[in-house]
Amino acid sequence: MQPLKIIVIGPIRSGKTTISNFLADATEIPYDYHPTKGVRILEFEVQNIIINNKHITKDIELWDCSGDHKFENCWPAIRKDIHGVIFVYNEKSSDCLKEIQQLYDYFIASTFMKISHIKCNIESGGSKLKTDFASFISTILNKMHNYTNQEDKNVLNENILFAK
Ligand SMILES: Nc1nc2c(ncn2[C@@H]2O[C@H](COP(=O)(O)OP(=O)(O)O)[C@@H](O)[C@H]2O)c(=O)[nH]1
Ligand SMILES: [Mg+2]
Repeated sequence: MQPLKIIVIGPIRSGKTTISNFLADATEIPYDYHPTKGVRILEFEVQNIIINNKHITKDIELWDCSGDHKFENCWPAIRKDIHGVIFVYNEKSSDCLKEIQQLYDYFIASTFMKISHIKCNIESGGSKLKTDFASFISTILNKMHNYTNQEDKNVLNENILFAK
């Protein structure tokens, strides 16, 4: 079965790379700030998802995308064939509202119908973040299981928002 393509987008310094690494278990929380060039794809699996009363393991491709506008020409490729979006933004910073709106319109409003809003803090709420991610993946897979017809394709779309 093909992996689930989940993209992580949001403004610069909102925490996309930190959250991606944490969900993929790639590294410890980094202390230095390294902006991501273009996109970085993390591959990992999520275990114990229950679909149709069976426990399954699913491969995930998590696309940690740069929030920089100079990569805007990559947006169509990033959005192609996505199963879900993790939109990360910082509630406390109001200086990038226009950018948030642009990203939101392009990647979310045009594609998704259902949005879950989750507050997160990796230091104090890391395990909740992982549980929320697992239930996000499970919701997507259950919808894919229930709607296999092409005409129902648009109901598959699911998306998650992380506020920091
Ligand atoms: N304390 C704390 N720092 C965070 C958290 N998330 C991100 N950061 C810090 O915020 C900065 C930007 O994070 P990064 O993930 O690189 O942002 P990106 O540009 O959206 O990929 C880094 O210095 C991170 O260490 C968090 O949940 N708690
Ligand atoms: Mg980054």
